Amino acid sequence: MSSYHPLTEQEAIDMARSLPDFFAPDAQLTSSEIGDGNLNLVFHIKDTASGKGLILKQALPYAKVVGESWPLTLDRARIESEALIIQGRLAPGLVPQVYHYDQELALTIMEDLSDHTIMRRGLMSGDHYPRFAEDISDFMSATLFYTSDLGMNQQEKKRLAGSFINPELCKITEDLIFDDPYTDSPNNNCEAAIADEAKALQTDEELHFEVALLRQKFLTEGQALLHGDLHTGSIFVTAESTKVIDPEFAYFGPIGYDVGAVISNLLLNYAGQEQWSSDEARERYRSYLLQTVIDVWEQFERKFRKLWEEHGVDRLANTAAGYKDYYMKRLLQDTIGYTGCKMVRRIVGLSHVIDIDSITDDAKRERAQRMALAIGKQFIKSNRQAGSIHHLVDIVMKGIE
Ligand code: SR1
Ligand code: MG
Repeated sequence: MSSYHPLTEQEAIDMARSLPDFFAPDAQLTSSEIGDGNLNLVFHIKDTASGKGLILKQALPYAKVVGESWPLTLDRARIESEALIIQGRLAPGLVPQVYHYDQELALTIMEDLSDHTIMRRGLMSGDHYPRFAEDISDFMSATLFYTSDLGMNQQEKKRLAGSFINPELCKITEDLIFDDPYTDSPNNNCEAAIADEAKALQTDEELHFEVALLRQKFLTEGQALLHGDLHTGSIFVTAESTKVIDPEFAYFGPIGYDVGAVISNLLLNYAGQEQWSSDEARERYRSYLLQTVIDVWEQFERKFRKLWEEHGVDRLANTAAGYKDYYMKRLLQDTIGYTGCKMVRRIVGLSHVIDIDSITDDAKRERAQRMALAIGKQFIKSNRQAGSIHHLVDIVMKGIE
């Protein structure tokens, strides 16, 4: 089985069986294709007797969400497996273990996380994740600090950046997040009920100016090796554990883009809480989500600063008076700007989130969409004025008045 073709379930089983010393030779293996993302095939292979399993993820040569008319590089499977290995070294226990990567078939065999829940679905069920802020801030501070010029050898960083150029996946982001929502693009996907808002996005000059700045940063600022698509569909959780998956969009970009991905998806769920019938339960869950946003930022900032204090490699960045504060403030502002961009794109752009799209009541869904847009636009417009995370919190609180 060498030349590239999308695997059948039987071939996925054969492939899993060939992994040395994993399944017993006589194990009865089952396979189910469980991929519900936009781009890949994901097979869950399981030994029916012991319950032991693994995940086999194969890149398709096109974007599954659109079809074969949108070709996509298979090299993203290499990028994903290499990023997982780097992240696993820097943030042990917070990504699935990679067992094997097959370049020809563009597939990665990795740890089975089926005892975890996709966080987006967990949030939609109203679940609480007491470890999440701690774990995701560990993940982001370690992976982002140690792949930045503050925390790694700067010549090695340049060499590493060469393996993570990732032009095709970056182009998806550049188009779907930093262009399409602000023009009459055929990629856009917006409900008729909020057509007025979608139209307004196309002519809002203040907004366009700020999005152009954030886009420029995304295009040019190779601050650290990002996960690149760190939404709640890329995070598996239990009450005790967090695992970050799917870094196929990894590239060297602005740190705030990853932090903003996490926060925007918590806030999209916050907007989606319009579906709750009881006001009290809705407000309780929204408080939990907002507190999680604050915790994620504050813990991330504290841990990033600590790593910098203890392991900073750049002499001037370490010693220049006021530089750390300046850097962290810019990082917060970027985070708020990118949070806004990622909220807007999930309402009017190609790819939505089920936190909002699955609300069956038309009026509630519309309210959630308008809320997400109002909050997202405010974040984008005001990001460069932010001095603390409470800037973000204030905007969210106003968004529900
Ligand atoms: C064509 S891919 C659409 C989206 O799915 C991924 O998860 C990324 O967020 C991308 O923008
Ligand atoms: Mg993905």
